[in-house]
Amino acid sequence: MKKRFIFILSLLTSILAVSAQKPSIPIVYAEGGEGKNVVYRKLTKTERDEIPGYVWGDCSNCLSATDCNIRASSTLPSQGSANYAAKNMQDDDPTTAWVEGQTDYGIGQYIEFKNGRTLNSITILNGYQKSPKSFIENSRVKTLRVSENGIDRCLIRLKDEMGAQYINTDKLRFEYNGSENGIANLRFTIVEVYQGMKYKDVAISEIFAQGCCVSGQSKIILHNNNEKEFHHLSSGDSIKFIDNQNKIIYATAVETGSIMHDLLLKITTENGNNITLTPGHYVYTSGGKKIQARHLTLSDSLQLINSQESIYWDKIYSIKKIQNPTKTYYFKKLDFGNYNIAWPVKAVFNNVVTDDEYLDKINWIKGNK
Ligand SMILES: [Ca+2]
Ligand SMILES: [Ca+2]
Repeated sequence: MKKRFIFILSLLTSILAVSAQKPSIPIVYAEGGEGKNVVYRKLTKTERDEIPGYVWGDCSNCLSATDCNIRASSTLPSQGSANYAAKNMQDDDPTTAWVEGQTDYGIGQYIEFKNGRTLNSITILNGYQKSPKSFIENSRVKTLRVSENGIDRCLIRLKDEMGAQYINTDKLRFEYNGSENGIANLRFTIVEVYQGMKYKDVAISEIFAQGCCVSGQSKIILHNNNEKEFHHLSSGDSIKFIDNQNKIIYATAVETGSIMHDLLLKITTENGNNITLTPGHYVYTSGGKKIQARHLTLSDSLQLINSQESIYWDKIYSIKKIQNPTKTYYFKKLDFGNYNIAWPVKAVFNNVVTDDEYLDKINWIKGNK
């Protein structure tokens, strides 16, 4: 009897031990990569942009909401002309990298930044991608633990490959809502590594966010009231925006970016207006309420602006998912000149009033000055 009791007790203990070891946070697996022996230095910028899997700076946004800085818990000291600073992860150059500063594999070392947007997708160039030799000789990250304001949120499992890897965090909803000042602390901690052939130096070459965007066919209204599809927009085009008091203002396009997205939503209204955009993109509904496209229902209305420049609402007729990889576009830099603006500024695509990741960011900065 006693033996049986001990047996049951030990069985229970081992069950408890197993369940305690089970990860209670989700594992998100990176997609993409597929980079074998990439020699970036031999590629022109155009060639790099055209190769699937290799994302260059045109498609990136800084992760940090405040200053484009990422803080690292440690950094390998410079060797000769090469440095391994954390800023190398956000310099749009895959051949420069941050390397942790511990003599071992740097398990427990982390990078950290202030998140100020809804992060849907993160892109990482794993390892030291200066050359295929540097990649294989140095160590790469296998698993990162992501915590938000000190709370563990997920594990990211990276591939042992060159090129850009995408991590879809759409379901995890890293949102800054509810955090102090609208800013959350995101920390990525090294949990496991792929060991380098020569060095215990664990490297990350780039890490950045992919934006909330609209389809290339989305029409923008120019200063002369002509329309232009986003993918045809040129630097220097003057574009119509509205400010918080629905006053028309204009900004000059300085730089735009483009990104592939796997899932878009096409929202069509009862009067045939439509917009195709990422689920995380914000639009305005009845009463001027700002809401992410993913939360729209058929009982909502979209806010529009007509050619006489008055605001109206149009009830949603359908919401369709587009699940093919689609090239989308976003503003990377705008120049508002000396306009006297009531922030936040809103973008208009196909007459639909929307927010924009870039505008969201500068709205936040202006609003907190
Ligand atoms: Ca870099
Ligand atoms: Ca090390």
